[in-house]
Amino acid sequence: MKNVIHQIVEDVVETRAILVGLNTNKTDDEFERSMHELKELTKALDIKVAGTFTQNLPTPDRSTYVGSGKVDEIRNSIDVFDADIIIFNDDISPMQIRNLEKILDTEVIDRTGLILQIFAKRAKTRESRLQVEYAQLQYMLPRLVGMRSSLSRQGGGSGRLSNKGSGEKQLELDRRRIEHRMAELRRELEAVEKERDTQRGKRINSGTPKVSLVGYTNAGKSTIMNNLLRLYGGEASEDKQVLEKDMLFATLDTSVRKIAAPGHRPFLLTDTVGFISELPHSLVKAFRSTLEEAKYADILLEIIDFSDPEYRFHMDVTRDTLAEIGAGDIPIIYVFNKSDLVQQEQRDNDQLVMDVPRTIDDRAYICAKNQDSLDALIELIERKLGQEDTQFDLLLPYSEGGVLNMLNEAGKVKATEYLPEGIKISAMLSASEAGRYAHMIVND
Ligand SMILES: Nc1nc2c(ncn2[C@@H]2O[C@H](COP(=O)(O)OP(=O)(O)OP(=O)(O)O)[C@@H](O)[C@H]2O)c(=O)[nH]1
Ligand SMILES: [Mg+2]
Repeated sequence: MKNVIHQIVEDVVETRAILVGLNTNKTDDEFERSMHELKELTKALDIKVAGTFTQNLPTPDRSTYVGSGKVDEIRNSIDVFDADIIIFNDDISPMQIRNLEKILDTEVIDRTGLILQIFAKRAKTRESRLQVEYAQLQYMLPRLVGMRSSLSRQGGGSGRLSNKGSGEKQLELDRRRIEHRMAELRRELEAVEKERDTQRGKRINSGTPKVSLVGYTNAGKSTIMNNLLRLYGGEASEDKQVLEKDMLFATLDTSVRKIAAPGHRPFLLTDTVGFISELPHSLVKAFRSTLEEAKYADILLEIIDFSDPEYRFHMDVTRDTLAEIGAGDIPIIYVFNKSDLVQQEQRDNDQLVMDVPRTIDDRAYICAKNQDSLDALIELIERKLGQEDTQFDLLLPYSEGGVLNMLNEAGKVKATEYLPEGIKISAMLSASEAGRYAHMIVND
């Protein structure tokens, strides 16, 4: 049997896939959307889609997921399409994968397996590599029997899991090695997370407000980060650019950059991994600490690809994912990005063309590539950061005059009174500032 998925990075020859989807309870629209997304995910791994098979069934077939007639159809088409791999749109059981591989004599993977491979290919930093390896091993564990041949062929981190013999004993050995490696990875990850906590602690204490970019993958988060950096990132902003690309999951790591537009409050901007519907559970778990980065923001910038007909669905997924990682209560600015593409479509259809940029309440309609848009966004961020501020009375010891200067410069001081025991001020503070100066606050 061919095992191409692990070799595609080195392969010069094109890998060709057959996609298979089973619709059990989705509407036609929902089903079409998820098949389209599977196609995009496949392309993100540089695999060519050679053909697609779909079937409607009330429940999946227990042994082969799709019905036996459909399996025959797929088998007969493998040579016609010259396919190297069959990709299923759902999570299918290890047993079903084994049965299908036997009948089709071709490598079979499911949606989770596919997303894991994309993450493995994109992971650059030590932390994301550890996280991906952990998620891969977790995924592999119940699939050991079927994956025996692929295990021995794999390079990189999991390559050490070479298996020479066969049978139950070898299987048990593999299992124990994997569990051992997972424990090792967990320890390494804990150390990396501790380091990240220290860094995060420093940022929280810096008193600069924190703004996090969140949203569905490919919405334009990194593009906004890069263009703000070019405009207001100070010196060497070209060196601080992050990867932006028209593909799913371009970004897997978290970057934090300072944005300081003249005449506006500076803030720290965080770019991180994008969301997707049905993000595999093993990945959510492994990437928890990266995903949770959003929890520490004063406000979230939810970036939406407004030109995507599915944008409302993407917003639902984002809302659910934020709730799941405990960031559901942070104030959000909704950024309807790629509005230039919407304008183009309106022009093509002789419709009224929307204004860009435009801000209404907590919403901004922008194009990430245009400076007016980014300036409008900065205004909105400043306004929103201000809205979130609450009035506090503080008593500063005379030794803390620096705090008074800083708050004054940010235009946050409403009243000042010099008392024998210190300087009493009334100031507007963000949640993070209130935490930072908690020991000087006299009212609540
Ligand atoms: N026309 C147009 N294209 C845009 C705009 N913003 C981003 N893009 C394009 O959209 C694609 C995805 O942009 P990214 O910034 O990489 O998206 P992302 O949200 O960081 O995606 P992930 O890192 O995969 O989660 C790129 O090809 C960008 O050039 C926009 O306002 N208008
Ligand atoms: Mg990105």
